[in-house]
Amino acid sequence: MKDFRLYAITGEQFHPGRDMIEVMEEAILGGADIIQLRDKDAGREELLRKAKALRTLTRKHGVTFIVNDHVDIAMEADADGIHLGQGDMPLTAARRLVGDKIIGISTHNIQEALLAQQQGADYIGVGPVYPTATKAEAQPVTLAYVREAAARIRIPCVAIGGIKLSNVDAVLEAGVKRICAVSEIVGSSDVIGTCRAFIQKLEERKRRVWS
Ligand code: TZP
Ligand code: MG
Repeated sequence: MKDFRLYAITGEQFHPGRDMIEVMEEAILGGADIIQLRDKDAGREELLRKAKALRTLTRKHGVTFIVNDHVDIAMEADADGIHLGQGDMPLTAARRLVGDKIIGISTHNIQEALLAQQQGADYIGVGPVYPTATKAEAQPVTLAYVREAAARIRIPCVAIGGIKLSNVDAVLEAGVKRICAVSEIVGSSDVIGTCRAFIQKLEERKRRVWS
């Protein structure tokens, strides 16, 4: 898959009254290079409409587009890939349906991460790092698992969950090169500026450590 560093996920509850496509375009303009449609409330028709609109937007800007949960919507909207949690369709079954499209898997411990890698996931999510209202029921994995995943997993690892401009330095310090945020990005009064600030922190870390 095309590499990425700032992963932005939709979260329409965080920008009431604003158009989702406009918000996600601002995220892209600020430097988000992968966009995921995540919507736990919309019915199939509405979801497909949103997926098609995001497909058009992401094509226009040349960024990767992923659909959360729904393999059929990802296929019908011609998304670049699908993101699945531990309770969703098994990776091996999804692979048969999506062919060489991207498959991302949420992981909460190193066993899940090693299995996803072995079964051919294209990237893993590592989180939630911190407690987050966006996924309130999930138990935080802490920076210890971020460190372990960054050290042991060879496919791209993206840290997610409660990541803010105020704590992202500690997450990057734990070794990941890619981060994901929902509320901090789409709930911001300056979406472009927030993404630019994340990118700046990713760049700083890269300059200091990776190159
Ligand atoms: N998966 C793990 S944490 C999370 C998801 C979808 C929500 C992250 O949202 P936020 O607002 O960036 O904490
Ligand atoms: Mg899911």
